[in-house]
Amino acid sequence: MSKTIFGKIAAKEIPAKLVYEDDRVVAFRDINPQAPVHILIIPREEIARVSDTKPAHEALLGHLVWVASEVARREGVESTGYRLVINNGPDAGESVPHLHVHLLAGRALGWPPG
Ligand code: DGP
Repeated sequence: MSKTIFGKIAAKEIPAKLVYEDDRVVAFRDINPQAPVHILIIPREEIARVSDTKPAHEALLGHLVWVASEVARREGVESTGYRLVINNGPDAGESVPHLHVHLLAGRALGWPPG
């Protein structure tokens, strides 16, 4: 599978504002932020979307959410609150086919989402 733009960010082939990385995931600031804090957490592995995951990805999926919580702590938004979003497929507005968790915070977020 060829690399998406996010795969290239994870491989440091193109620049991004990284806020966290380990052997399995990378987190960086969204280029078009929808909230004062808008960070994307992605696996290094090229997985297009949640609906393409397999049982073997269970631990990685859990790690993505744990890293989101760690990044939220580091950003100082743990007590004010934050939202984690995964857009899966066209109706959800998925635009980059590399699995990513949005971490949104820093303002009151409306519900239901648009
Ligand atoms: P989604 O709609 O869930 O597929 O969100 C994709 C997000 O990725 C969107 O909020 C904008 C962000 N994005 C797209 N291209 C780039 C890029 O090259 N760098 C960064 N940092 N973010 C990007």
